[in-house]
Amino acid sequence: MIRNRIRPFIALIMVMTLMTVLCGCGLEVVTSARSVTESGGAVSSGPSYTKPQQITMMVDGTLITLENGRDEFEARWEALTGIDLVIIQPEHDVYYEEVTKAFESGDLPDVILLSSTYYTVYAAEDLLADISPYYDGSELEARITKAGNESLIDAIKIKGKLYGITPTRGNGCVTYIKKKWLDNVGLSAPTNYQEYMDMLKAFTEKDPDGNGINGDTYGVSAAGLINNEAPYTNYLPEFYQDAYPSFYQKADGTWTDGFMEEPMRQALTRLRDAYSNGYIDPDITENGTGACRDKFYADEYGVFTYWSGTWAKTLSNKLIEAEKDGEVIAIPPLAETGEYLERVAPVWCITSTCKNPSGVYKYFLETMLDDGAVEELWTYSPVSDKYAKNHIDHMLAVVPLTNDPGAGSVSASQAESAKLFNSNSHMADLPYSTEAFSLYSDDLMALKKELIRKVVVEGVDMDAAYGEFEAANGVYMSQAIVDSLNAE
Ligand SMILES: [Ca+2]
Repeated sequence: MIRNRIRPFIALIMVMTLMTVLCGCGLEVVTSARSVTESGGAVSSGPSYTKPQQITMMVDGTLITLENGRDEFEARWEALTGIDLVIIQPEHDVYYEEVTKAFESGDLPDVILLSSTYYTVYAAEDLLADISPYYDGSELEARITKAGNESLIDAIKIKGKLYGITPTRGNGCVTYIKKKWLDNVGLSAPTNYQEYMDMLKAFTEKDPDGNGINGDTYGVSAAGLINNEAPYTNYLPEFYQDAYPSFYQKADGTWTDGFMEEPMRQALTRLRDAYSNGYIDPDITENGTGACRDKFYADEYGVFTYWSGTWAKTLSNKLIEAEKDGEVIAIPPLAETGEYLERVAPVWCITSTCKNPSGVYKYFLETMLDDGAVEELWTYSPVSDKYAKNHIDHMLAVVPLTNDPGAGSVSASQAESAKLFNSNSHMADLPYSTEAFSLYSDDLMALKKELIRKVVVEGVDMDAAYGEFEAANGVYMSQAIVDSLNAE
């Protein structure tokens, strides 16, 4: 079985390599399963792969930006593949507004990077190409299986069909604490919620930063009281604990909206109490991730739940650059939190308007994880000699580079935080998109965020806030989505 799969591939690659050499760029190169068959393979029919002359892609700020060497990336990608690449890269913070506009206008790129929510919605609306026929039995599938990561691709199949590829695992956030701050207030790292509160209180009322002034710092900050995308609670897991503010599958397989359940009210109570005590950044609802990182480096606060792995070193280095103590420790989840959540990674998708989906699959998606020169280009900045990160985080790659030139750059703290996360986390559910889901999910999330802000920041009474939520059709929309998910 494996032999039958691999042999046609070797033949296919030889044909493709030969044709590329003979034709150069600018000419259409056609290979197909039939030509493989004629040259001795065992496959009689299958997708054909025409090399595109040009590929248009839309990507967020996780690809190296124009200021940081994107032109060099583009030139090298084009040289390696012989295809003209057109890059559309909106500002990172408005990326999904631009994505929404593109899908509304119908003027779509060939390939696009989508977070899990957008991925499920657009797949359900038939706006993405089903790549299952190209992926099944492909060389890429073989590489991913060899790396033991096929479950990560299975996790993004929707009713058995695949609408994209995630080049990395989703990863998630762990809680980092400034070691010096703990020392200065005479505490050790918290293991349960009470100890966590004691720490936040000390960080807020004492002098953890050692500048001689009590009470000019606070405990914790985050990019909002709730994250914009699944798994939503990942920046404040100590407060949310067993509460999940969106749709999830219960043990019996039925879907429910955790926002309407009792644990959510308890989480809101914890957040409100901590906020009113001044333990939480007063401007938390205004923060982007950049703002919270800057405040962390400026020693405004001491506890930051952020991405595991690579970021452990970056946070530490930035603190040192800002002339602060650079030691940050990643803690296991509190007893009440149980586990950190792994998110579903953003997915590279081919749009339904792409004229040549099989060719784009072969030459764009498959080369991104070629365990070779193209993957290395997606992994490291082409203009840095220090293996600065590009789009793919080498510690999270679904096809790890066999000869990873940046392997030696992993620090002990990075390896430790990655290990800590991987052994203390589970994957968040990826809800199917239904008609009700795509109709209501944005409005419903906006109402949920408003309720959270009112209860936590303004101190509005919980029942009154839920009453307003109901009056604005929040309960109706939530139930309509739950019903539609359970009807699938
Ligand atoms: Ca102080």
